[in-house]
Amino acid sequence: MPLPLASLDQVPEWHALESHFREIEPLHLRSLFADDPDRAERFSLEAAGLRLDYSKNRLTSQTVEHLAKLAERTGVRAGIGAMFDGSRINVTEDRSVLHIALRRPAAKALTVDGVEVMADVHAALAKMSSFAERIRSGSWLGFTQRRIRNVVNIGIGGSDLGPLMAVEALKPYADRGLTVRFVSNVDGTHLSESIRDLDPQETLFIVASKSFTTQETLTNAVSARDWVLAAMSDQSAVKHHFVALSTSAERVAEFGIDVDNMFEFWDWVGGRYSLCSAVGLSLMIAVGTEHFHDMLSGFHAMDTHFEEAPLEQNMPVLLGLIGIWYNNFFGYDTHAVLPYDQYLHRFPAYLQQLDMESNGKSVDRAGKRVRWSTGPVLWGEAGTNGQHAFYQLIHQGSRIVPADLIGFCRSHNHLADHHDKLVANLIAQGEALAFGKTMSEVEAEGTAASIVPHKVFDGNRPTNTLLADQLTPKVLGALIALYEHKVFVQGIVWGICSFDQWGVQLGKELATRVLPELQSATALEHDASTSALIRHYRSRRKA
Ligand code: G6Q
Repeated sequence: MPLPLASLDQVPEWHALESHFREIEPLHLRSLFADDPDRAERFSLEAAGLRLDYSKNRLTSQTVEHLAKLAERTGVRAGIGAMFDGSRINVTEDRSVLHIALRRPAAKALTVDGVEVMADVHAALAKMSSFAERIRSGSWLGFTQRRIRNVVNIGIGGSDLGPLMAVEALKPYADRGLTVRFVSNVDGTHLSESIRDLDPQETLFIVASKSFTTQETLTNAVSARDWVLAAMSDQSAVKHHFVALSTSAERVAEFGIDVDNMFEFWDWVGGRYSLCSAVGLSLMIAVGTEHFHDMLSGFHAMDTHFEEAPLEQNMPVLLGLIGIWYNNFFGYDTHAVLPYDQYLHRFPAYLQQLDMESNGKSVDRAGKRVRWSTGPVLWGEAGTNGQHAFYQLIHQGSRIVPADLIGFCRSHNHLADHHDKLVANLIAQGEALAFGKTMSEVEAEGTAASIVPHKVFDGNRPTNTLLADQLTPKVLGALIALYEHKVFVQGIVWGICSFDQWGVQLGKELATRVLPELQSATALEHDASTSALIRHYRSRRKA
């Protein structure tokens, strides 16, 4: 079933929001809170172990109603149904989008194009699990009969950012006797620095590539294979030290990896949505099968909430719509994600791909140029570090940056009162951004008149606060699914295809053309700037 496609800025719900915006825009969060003592409660909800407080946003109940009507009109409800029933909603690649199947219990059947997929999903998970446990127990041996102590995932983009982020996030659950690293950049520095202190005889490489054609990944994999063979001088070492995650058995075999050691996934799993598939193998090795399955159950809990909750009480839908409210009506075009947890230090980078690769589009699903702004620039950093860096701009800059503050009530590391201090900062930031500090408050502190304007905080700067009890595998799963579905909702409303990434192709094609031109003195037919850069590199490279 094709997704409905509305001409967003023509529908009455859009016009209703435009006039509603004119009423809300002048209001300050100070008055919204003063006039409504139940505001915090009214605009908070819980799902899948997460508590969202969205009361510090520039909205009223009417805003939520208007936004929900826009969601209804633009087909969000139908879109959710279409994703969950396996419709080919990735229209430009003619594929289903079924990452929700990867974390679905085996008993909940799901048929796509007449094929029951849950049996395949769980068979693949079982194969991953048996392999992961062999590595963890030491029963999988390297070519020289040594135990594997290091696991290096070679992949990029969707085959890197998810497991890398999650291995960092779930460190407290990891086997600390195993070193797990990630190599993505084609810059030889990345591989060299990642393996320089490792013993090849104790190292397993996971070559993660859905297509098994990605330049960066194959270049790194070939160099890693050379490193292994230089130490073991026997081709058959490869099958002891390399496994693959891919959809292409043929290319995996061509590389020399035993296809028995290939972990399969399917074309209905998009790269940036693939953490729960075989792409999560490095994570499963790090934290073990049970914790991996706990994470899947957290994903599934949020999936179920997303599928079943009414739009106005649906956490991913609300986050998506609030984002649209700021992006399309207030004109705030960046969004910060600020996790107050050191273990989530790669979460903003992960979300950057999820959000910007999905919704950084300017034509709709039918190929028509959109007249409205789409995906925001997403960025962020773990708290409290950001506070001593860019928060100045968030508090007093001329542009407004809506932000998500993410925190946990319990730490994994009980160190004096560190955690209370961390959470105090999270809570205080939301308060400061919303309510600011008025001129009279600054004056009342006895501040010199010339300094007063510098110390005024306008406030009225919106945040969502997400709290959970602790960063467990289950909570991590729910958190990731929350953002996946938020991005989906926004894509549906904007009418774009969130599941392709054609925008990364052109640069790749041109790099393929430029590469031989750097390596030999062929004639150049580029623009003057590009040709000059190539010539400069050629001359300096030789030097
Ligand atoms: C993600 C993108 C992209 C992809 C990488 C790696 O959604 O498709 O980031 O994951 O380009 O692709 P391979 O896994 O095919 O090497």
